[in-house]
Amino acid sequence: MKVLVLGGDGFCGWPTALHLSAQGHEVTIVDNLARRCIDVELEVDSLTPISPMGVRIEVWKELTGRDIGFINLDLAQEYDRLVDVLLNERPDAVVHFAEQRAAPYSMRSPKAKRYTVDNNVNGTHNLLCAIVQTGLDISVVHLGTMGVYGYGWSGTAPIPEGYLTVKVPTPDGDLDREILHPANPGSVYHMTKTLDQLLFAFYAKNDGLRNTARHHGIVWGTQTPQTALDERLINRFDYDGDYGTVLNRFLMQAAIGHPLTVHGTGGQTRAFIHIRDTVRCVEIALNNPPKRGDQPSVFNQVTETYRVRDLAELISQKTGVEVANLPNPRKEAAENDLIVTRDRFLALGLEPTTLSEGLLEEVRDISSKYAHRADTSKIIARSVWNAGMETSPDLMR
Ligand code: NAD
Ligand code: USQ
Repeated sequence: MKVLVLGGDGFCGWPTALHLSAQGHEVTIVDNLARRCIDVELEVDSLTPISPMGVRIEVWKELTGRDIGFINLDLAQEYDRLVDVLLNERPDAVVHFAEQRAAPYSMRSPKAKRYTVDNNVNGTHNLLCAIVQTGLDISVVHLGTMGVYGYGWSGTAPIPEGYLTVKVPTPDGDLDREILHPANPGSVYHMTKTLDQLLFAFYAKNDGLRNTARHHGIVWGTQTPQTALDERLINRFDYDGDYGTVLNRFLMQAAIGHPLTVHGTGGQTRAFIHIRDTVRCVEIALNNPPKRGDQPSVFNQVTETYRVRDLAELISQKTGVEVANLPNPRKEAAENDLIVTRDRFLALGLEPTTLSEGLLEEVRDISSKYAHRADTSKIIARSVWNAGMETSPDLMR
């Protein structure tokens, strides 16, 4: 299959590009390297030393003999070039990762909020509009997020895969209807993902586009078998207060002896998935596209759920590093339940990696090895959800 990986220089995109190439697919990465520019803006680097794109592709070719193409293109701004790329490449499928994906970054300033909306909503719309313009039959696999549902809106009722069956009262009795699950975003970033869903639903209904949305939990881990082949293929590892996600941050903090930065009581329950499972799920979604005329196919891509304070406790027990309860910079419930239906990927053959299997390996191999690259002043989360919120003191002074 010929596949374009949009956002293929990023944390999920790079290992996916390598995985698909290793499976024999013809892969071209499309990325404007915006994430590397945000590292420069935030004055922080991936904990792991990521190579320039040219080196990454050259090393992959050297080790495997396989070619991966690269096109530097801004999906949100370069519409005409995007149409030309689709017409020239004529892909069977596009995997769409190319968005600003950090909730804290999306809340840090008016500029960042506006960038996140412009970039994500325009980028997704440009892609769908361009596919229709070319008349090509390209299926799209999009990385959505569990955050489109909110966290615990329905209490202990399991979150369904995308759609909810509701009863609509009418004078002649109740009608059963299947609707998109109500959107309940918790940040400007998550809001853009809820808008993406409407764009996908519209283009499926109006133009018969074939779309799969994968509502992903928080991705943890770093390496896949392909990124581990050579240090120059290593995946990025974000640990800073804006881009670092909770489990990878706790693992890195444990490795350098930094108190574990639990926000508030740590009562938020979240869904998790290892990067190795992310790449396998993309492959499963590519191999099982919806038919023309179907509504977007939605998978919940989650392997485990954990409460944040339980994760911190688990890592603290294994490493002896203390837990710090900091003021929560986010506007989120103190406690929530999160029960997720996730039958579809399991039915299609996913064998999930669980936390108990991968945890210590990750601390040993990555966080400890690259601990010397950490800038401890970047660990505390400083982006607050609204003006009245306090930030936490630096714990390493
Ligand atoms: P990332 O920031 O590491 O990668 C995103 C990539 O897209 C970057 O390489 C960036 O340069 C590129 N990009 C951004 N805007 C672009 C544009 N306009 N044109 C071209 N390229 C552009 O993020 P990630 O962690 O790999 O996440 C990828 C996708 O997966 C996102 O859509 C995110 O919402 C989703 N997701 C991620 C997680 C997670 O825990 N990392 C969890 C759930 C969903
Ligand atoms: N948290 C802490 N301490 C920290 C960091 C985070 O207690 O040091 C808490 C947060 O307050 C929050 C939870 O941990 O309650 C998760 O935060 P996160 O930064 O790990 O995850 P989130 O902001 O939800 O975003 C990440 C990705 C995003 C993806 C989402 C999937 O950045 O791209 O969409 O996970 S999900 O959470 O399932 O919606």
